[in-house]
Amino acid sequence: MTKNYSIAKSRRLRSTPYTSRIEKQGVSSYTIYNHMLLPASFGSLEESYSHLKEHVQVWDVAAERQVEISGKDSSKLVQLMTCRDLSKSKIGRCYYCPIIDDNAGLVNDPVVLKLDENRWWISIADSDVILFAKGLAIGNKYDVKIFEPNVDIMAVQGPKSFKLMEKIFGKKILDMKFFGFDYFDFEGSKHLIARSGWSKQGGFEIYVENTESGLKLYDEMFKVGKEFNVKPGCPNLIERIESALLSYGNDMDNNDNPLECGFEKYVNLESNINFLGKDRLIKIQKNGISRKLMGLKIESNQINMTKSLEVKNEKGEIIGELRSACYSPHFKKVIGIAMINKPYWNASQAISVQINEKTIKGMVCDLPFI
Ligand code: THG
Repeated sequence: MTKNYSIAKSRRLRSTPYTSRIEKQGVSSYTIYNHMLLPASFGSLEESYSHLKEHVQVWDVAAERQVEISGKDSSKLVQLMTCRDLSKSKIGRCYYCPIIDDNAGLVNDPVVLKLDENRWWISIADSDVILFAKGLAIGNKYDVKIFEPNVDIMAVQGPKSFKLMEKIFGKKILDMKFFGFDYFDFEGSKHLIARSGWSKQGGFEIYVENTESGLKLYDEMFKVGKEFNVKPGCPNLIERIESALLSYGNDMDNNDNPLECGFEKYVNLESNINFLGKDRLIKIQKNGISRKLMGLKIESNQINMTKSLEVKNEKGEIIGELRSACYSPHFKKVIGIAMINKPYWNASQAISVQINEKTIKGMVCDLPFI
């Protein structure tokens, strides 16, 4: 069994403006993300999961840090970093963009916000994109300003998030389309709010720049949200795996390319845009990939992962590695996300994994899970 250890806080493991609040509200574990505290549980993961699917939660996701890139060459630099074609991108929209290096290895999978023609926020997953961006800008002598602004995202997630947000910001908030953003007033302070979030239960993300107003807003969420059964929460392991939302560093990292990770939708090799790793990615596409992220369904009722686990076929040969998994109340078995080698990546391929020294059977399935 895995023993748990408390986290030794220090300046390096940055707190957020919401930390003192969530600690009063019963946060029970943290992970570290972008050198910052990211709550990982408020009591039982399974209870939080059920609550998230039915009600509304407020999340401290300040650890989703922004890398601001502005200046004359900012669009050129942002495009250089991602294989997604941003040439037709619009102000007021969010774009899920794989960032890759010259070898086509994933560096991050952020949400990119186009704030203005020459001003971008890259809302990053857990890797130091700011250093990568600065290196590219210096090497290419780009005229840009790159820094981490004081932005601390508060997410409002769950089916009742719409009712709660409407009560605080008015009907206009319901007009926003998925991955759109706009500015909304709270007690005389403007806040950038996007229709996004790291769950598939619907919701919003408030990019708080004015901390004082943001903290008032945080408290208001819990006052106004009483009638919607609002609770504090955080990205939920079970919900995010069931929804197949990928986690950089867990499901994929710099040793994987976007085509292996199911990011075809966000890979544009036909247009004439210029990005790092483009030639490499064209080659990879021509030769075909040799492994792919797939789902696994495993006949067990518990798993606790701290590193990847070998995935074997019926002959006992290693055919891939399981990277994330949890018990799914919906499927009533363990489900997981695994990198599976060709030709074993087809749905229904029989597999086995070792859980607590026992061999457990399962099979490969498509992502998203159905
Ligand atoms: N919100 C913001 N920043 C973030 C995250 C977030 N930065 C870190 C991390 N999460 C980045 N990873 C993801 C992964 C998936 C999605 C968003 C960020 C996501 N995907 C949708 C999907 O897969 O259905 C939609 C993608 C699309 O079609 O454009 O939402 O959560 N601010």
